[in-house]
Amino acid sequence: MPPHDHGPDHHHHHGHHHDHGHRPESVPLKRRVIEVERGILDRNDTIAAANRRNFADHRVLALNLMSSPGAGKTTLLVETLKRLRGDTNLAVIEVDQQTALDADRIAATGVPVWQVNTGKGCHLEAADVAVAFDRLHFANGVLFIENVGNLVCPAGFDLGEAHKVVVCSVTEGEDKPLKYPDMFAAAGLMLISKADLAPHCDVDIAALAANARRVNPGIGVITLSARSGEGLESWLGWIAAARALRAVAE
Ligand SMILES: Nc1nc2c(ncn2[C@@H]2O[C@H](COP(=O)(O)OP(=O)(O)O)[C@@H](O)[C@H]2O)c(=O)[nH]1
Ligand SMILES: [Mg+2]
Repeated sequence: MPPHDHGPDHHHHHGHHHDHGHRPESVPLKRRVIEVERGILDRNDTIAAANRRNFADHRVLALNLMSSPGAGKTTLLVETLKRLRGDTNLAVIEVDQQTALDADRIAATGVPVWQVNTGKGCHLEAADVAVAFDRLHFANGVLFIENVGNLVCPAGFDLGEAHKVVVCSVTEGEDKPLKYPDMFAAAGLMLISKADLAPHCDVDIAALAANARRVNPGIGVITLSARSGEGLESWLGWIAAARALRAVAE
């Protein structure tokens, strides 16, 4: 968009527009921003749909893990991979704005991992996943995608995954589903992480689960701890059920 297009919005301080949509350059800035956002999301949805077909063709269950920074995604993934490897094909796409620290933690388990750095980007897009999946040469198993730590932006970007899984730790407070409803509405499952810390932080886990269900009545809820191991059996059971469902859908 040429810079002068912003002119009318910046130089006139009327607070409103006298525009009747005759000239493209006089479309209100806010509407133009919405249209550009819509275009980006539409393009992403097209690529996500192709990813979804590609995952089905390769018999891959793709899970998109999202949370605020530090909720425990990587730690949980490491514990999950340790328990699943041996009898399940596994691969991981790791995403961070900077560094390969998480990818190194995953690689230490022996599971193949592809690292994406989004730079200034606040979420992963379907096109990033398409490239990563192509490079991983993966089939017949479970692909975990650890998204950027952010409870807002990743919610709007379909990657072609079978399920979005939101991780919310007991240290974050019961109100997060109400404050970030899009994320909890998009997720099929909420993992309440760091259950071992619950006694130290006055958290009401039942209230946290109830708030998630207020936003999304169909959301699954599992309370677990990567540290103590409690709840991990339920999480592994959920993954096994999701794999079975995916196979039936073929
Ligand atoms: N007490 C406790 N700490 C945890 C647990 N899971 C993760 N952590 C800690 O929380 C911090 C952030 O974890 P990390 O897995 O890097 O979170 P991510 O940013 O969501 O990937 C680290 O210091 C972990 O050791 C848990 O189940 N219990
Ligand atoms: Mg991480």
